[in-house]
Amino acid sequence: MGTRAGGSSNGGRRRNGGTTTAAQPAAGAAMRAPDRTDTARDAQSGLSRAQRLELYYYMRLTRSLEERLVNLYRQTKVVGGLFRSLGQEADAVGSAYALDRSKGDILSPLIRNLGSMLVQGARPAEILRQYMAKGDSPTRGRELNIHYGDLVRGFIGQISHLGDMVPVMAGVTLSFKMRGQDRVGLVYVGDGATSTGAFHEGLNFAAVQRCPLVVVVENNGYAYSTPVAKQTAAAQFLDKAAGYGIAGERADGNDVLATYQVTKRAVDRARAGGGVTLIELLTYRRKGHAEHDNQSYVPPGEIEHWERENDPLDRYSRALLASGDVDSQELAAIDARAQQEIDAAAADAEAAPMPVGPDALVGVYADPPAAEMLWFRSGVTSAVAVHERPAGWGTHDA
Ligand SMILES: Cc1ncc(C[n+]2csc(CCOP(=O)(O)OP(=O)(O)O)c2C)c(N)n1
Ligand SMILES: [Mg+2]
Repeated sequence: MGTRAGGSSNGGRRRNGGTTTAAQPAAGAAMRAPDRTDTARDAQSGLSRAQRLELYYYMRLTRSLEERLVNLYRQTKVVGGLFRSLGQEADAVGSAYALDRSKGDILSPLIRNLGSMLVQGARPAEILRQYMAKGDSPTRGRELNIHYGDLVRGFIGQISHLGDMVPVMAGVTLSFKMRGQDRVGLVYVGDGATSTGAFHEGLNFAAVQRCPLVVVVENNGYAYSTPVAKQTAAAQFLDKAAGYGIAGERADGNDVLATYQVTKRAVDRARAGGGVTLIELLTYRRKGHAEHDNQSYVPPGEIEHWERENDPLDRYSRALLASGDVDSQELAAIDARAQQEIDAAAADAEAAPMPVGPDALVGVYADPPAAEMLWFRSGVTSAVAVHERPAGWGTHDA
């Protein structure tokens, strides 16, 4: 599993291993001007020009997709909660980009890691259909945001319980080790999730077993309304690494090249048998926990400060332009391409059908079900009246 060469949904690009190939027009790679060289590596990042543009594309795609989701949410077409990663796009995209899907690396995203799912090959249309609970969405309308996975593309379905994906990914990466596979796993946790027992147990187990696991702690300042100062007495989350006897690094989470580099080092260490690395990425949650949260607990001016001084997309576009081998027209073309993709995906998602009743059972019971499907409401006038339960189940009165 995991090999995506040629014909995959995002074009069979290959990362980390020399040239970037694009058998199909893919993602940002297709944006580059043909007369320029991609093979020269940027001395600091170790990435080719095409790869650096691809990082920009994924960040822009994440932001544009979330903006469209907000739009649809306000039209009540997004039927559940909406969780933004505004201001955190570099953290998710740069870290995920350090994995090597051709080797079957796998990650476990959270609600702020939409960008990492896009890097792994999730497409805007499926994300939009998922949020709109459409019948042909990955969960057929049974889940209302991005709690779904695809082991072939290398992302595991997240569960809401904070910290619980750490033991899950400890197990996944232990299985890589036991099977002698050359694969690495990455799990994201928020600052709030580090306070759970599951985080501790999973990290300790993975550390003792020297699992090929990278644990990214996204320090975005808040866990719902709880600021980091009330989350931990440690001076920094990085300090926790020492207690588990594992490697630890800390990086600027709003600098996409820094997040890529720090994660790449951890991925290389894990693949070489060096065990777990804890990475603390410093970032900031510019939106509330979800769209309904008015952030009244945030000190005045704080959000505006981060928006003005430390927006990851602004910073990265400035850095690309300053590098001298990218021009503003190229970035504008990537912006336009991302927007067109979102427009097409939104049209597709809006036209998609809502689920039908039996969709609730797909993948839950035998398919097709051996027995006739019985619906609680059909023909029932009272919740406790005689209804269509099989006789063997008894009655409510029994
Ligand atoms: C064990 C557990 N406790 C509480 C919650 C409710 N909850 C969901 S997200 C969240 C805040 C998470 O904060 P953090 O881990 O910092 O991630 P962020 O939202 O900042 O990305 C809380 C309290 C939960 N899902 N699981
Ligand atoms: Mg947080």
